[in-house]
Amino acid sequence: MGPSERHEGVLPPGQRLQRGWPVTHYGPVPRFKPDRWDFQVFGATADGAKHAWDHEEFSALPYATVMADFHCVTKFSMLGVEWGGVAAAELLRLAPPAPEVTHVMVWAEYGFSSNLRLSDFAAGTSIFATHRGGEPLTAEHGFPARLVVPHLYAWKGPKWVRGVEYMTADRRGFWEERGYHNVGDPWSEQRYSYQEEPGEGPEL
Ligand SMILES: Nc1nc2c(c(=O)[nH]1)N[C@H]1C(S)=C(S)[C@@H](COP(=O)(O)O)O[C@H]1N2
Ligand SMILES: [Mo]
Repeated sequence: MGPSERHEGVLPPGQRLQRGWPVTHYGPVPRFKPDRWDFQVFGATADGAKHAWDHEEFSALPYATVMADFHCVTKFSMLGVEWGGVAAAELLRLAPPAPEVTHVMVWAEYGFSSNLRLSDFAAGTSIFATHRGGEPLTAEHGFPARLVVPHLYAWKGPKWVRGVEYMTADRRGFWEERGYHNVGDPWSEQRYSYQEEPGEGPEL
């Protein structure tokens, strides 16, 4: 199932509809320190340089919105969520990856990370959300920014995101090292790493 095929308003197999918006994460909620916050793009960039935006600069980047469903691997889904923020495709345009880049690692506060295929990251609906439904995110939902990749399980979208590493080979992120599927497509219920087929992830 490619990111171009969309299933708006339909629950993936094994999911149930959630009312409200639960908070789900590992560890404490970080405190936002505007003077120390930056967003970095590093690793295999096309120009070999690290790119960084402070909070004011990041907030001034082109604002996009995405309407999408949200699926947590613990089986709850929300339908029709409006996210606002910086499109991942916009970031790829501002800080292009080298031609050899195949995957990205998205980094968040406290070293939380999640790996994605470049194609999933570059999908038109992948967004560094700063807002939901026109309102700024709350601290527990990832303020000042979180990644949302609607066509994958929601752990693929780190809250309190701080940067992206361009990679020329795949590497597992936080949950992907701890038993969760390397790809995480909810439509084929790619929940756990034991379900991985050859080629779907680096060796554990
Ligand atoms: N930094 C960080 N981001 C994270 C997580 C986490 O543990 N740490 N958990 C993920 C999981 S499993 C889910 S379902 C969503 C939940 O987002 P929400 O709390 O806004 O509903 O955040 C994802 N992003
Ligand atoms: Mo989750």
